[in-house]
Parts: sequence; structure tokens; C-alpha cells
Amino acid sequence: MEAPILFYEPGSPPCRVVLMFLLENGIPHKIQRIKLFEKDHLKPEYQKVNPFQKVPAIQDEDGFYLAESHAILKYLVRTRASMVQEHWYPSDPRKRAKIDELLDWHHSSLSWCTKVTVWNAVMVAKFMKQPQSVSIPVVEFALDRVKKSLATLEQLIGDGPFMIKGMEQPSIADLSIFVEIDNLRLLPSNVLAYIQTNTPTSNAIEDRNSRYYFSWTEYPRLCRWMERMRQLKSYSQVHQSFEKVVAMLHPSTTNRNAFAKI
Ligand SMILES: N[C@@H](CCC(=O)N[C@@H](CS)C(=O)NCC(=O)O)C(=O)O
Repeated sequence: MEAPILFYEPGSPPCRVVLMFLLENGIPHKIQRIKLFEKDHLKPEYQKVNPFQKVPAIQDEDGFYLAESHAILKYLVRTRASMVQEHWYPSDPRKRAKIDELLDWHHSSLSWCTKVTVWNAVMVAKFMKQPQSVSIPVVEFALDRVKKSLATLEQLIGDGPFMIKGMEQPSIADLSIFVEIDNLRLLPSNVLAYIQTNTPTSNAIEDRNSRYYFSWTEYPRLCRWMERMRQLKSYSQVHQSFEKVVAMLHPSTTNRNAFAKI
């Protein structure tokens, strides 16, 4: 079986999910970089790879193309069954159904609010330097949904090591949700102050009652689970540039070290 080509942008959480999965399972692959800022994904030649014009996508043998990270993960499980460790997507129908449930919830409820918040607070306000074009009510709504989603996950994980009850190792749902919310480390603790004044996050740390206040300390079980997920051997390889951006944006906060205290 030929190595699939992964169309990849390191800044994209679903791309990082697929790459981590390939590396964790030792699946041979090639990477073709798609630079979103250079609009590679909108070029006519990419249309045949992914008609939805997003990353990730893969090309398998015989010019078979597939987009959507969750569809790609399941396809790799089915076509590389001998390489993929059972715990990622167990054949037990109930475990599998619970994984599917979480993957669907990720797409319907989690990913839009994390993307809207990070996109506006970090990409538009900070990197593009256009805070005036950020809609504050939209960010407020999305951030509220982010916090509700994290609170739901905090309940769901309970005292278990991973998201699916009874599982001692991570599934593809753990992987997808983990990378999505790990991306929230790009956020400052006071999102509004950051957008409007570009102040360092520490200035607003006391304002815990603000609707715009975001803190990992409210989700201690989730933080422990995230630390567990970061132990996956592929994490650092795939997140090198992400970690650099987090360190550059929030040099004064202990960000990841904060987890150790929780
Ligand atoms: N549901 C898709 C999400 C894909 C997606 O939104 N990718 C973003 C990068 S994270 C993208 O390609 N954005 C480019 C655009 O929308 O123009 C998946 O899980 O693969």
C-alpha cells in the first residue's frame, strides 16, 4: 500500500490531529504543505483534492482524495487496520458509538466557538492588527460557548483518564478534542482587554468575574487529561511551531506550566 499524501498546514488543528494519528501509528505518509495565508487552498489545482477548499485532505492510491479530519481518521483505521492500535477506534460497537458521538459534538458544538474566538482575538486583532474589525458581541457569544463546552468536558471526563468511560488509552475522539482545545492556549486571560488594548494578559488577571475572562484553572480534570495527551510521542514533533507562537504571544504567563499546579 502506498503512503498517502497529507495536505497540511501546521497552524490548522485538524491537520495536526491527522498528522499525530499517522505518526502515533507509524503509518508511512508524505506531506504536502498548503499555505493558507498564500491561499494555496483556493488554487484551481487544489479543487480536485478538496472541493470544500480546506485542509486537511489526503490523497491515497489511485488518486483517491478525502477531506474532513474525522472522515480521514476513520478511513485510515479501515484501510490500515493492521497498523492502527485498537484503542484509537475500538471495534466494540458501543465504544465506537460513543467515540462517534463525541466526534459529532466536536464538529457541531465545539469547533466553531473555539475557531471564532481564536480567529478574532488572536489572528484578526493581534496578527492582522485589525481590532476594529472584530465584532465584540460575536466574540462574547463564542467565548461563552467555549466555556460551556469546556465545563461539559470537565464533567464528562469525571475521574477517568480519557473521554470514553472504561478506556485506559486515548481514542480518536480524545485526539480531535484535545488538539482543538489545546489551541485555546493562544487566548489571553482577558480576551476583551487583549482585543481592545493589546495589553499583556497579566493586567487583567484579577477580573475573574468578567464575561471575557478565560482561565484554565476552572477545568482541573481537563488540564490533567491535556497533560496526559501531551505525553503522546508525536505531540512535540507536531506542535513545535504552535508552542513557539504560544510562547511569543504570552511570554509572561506560565500558560502550560500553569497546568502543573492544577
Ligand atoms: N471540519 C474540517 C475543518 C477544516 C477547516 O476548517 N480547515 C481550516 C483550517 S483549520 C481551513 O482550511 N480554512 C481555510 C478556509 O476556510 O478558507 C475538518 O475537520 O477537517
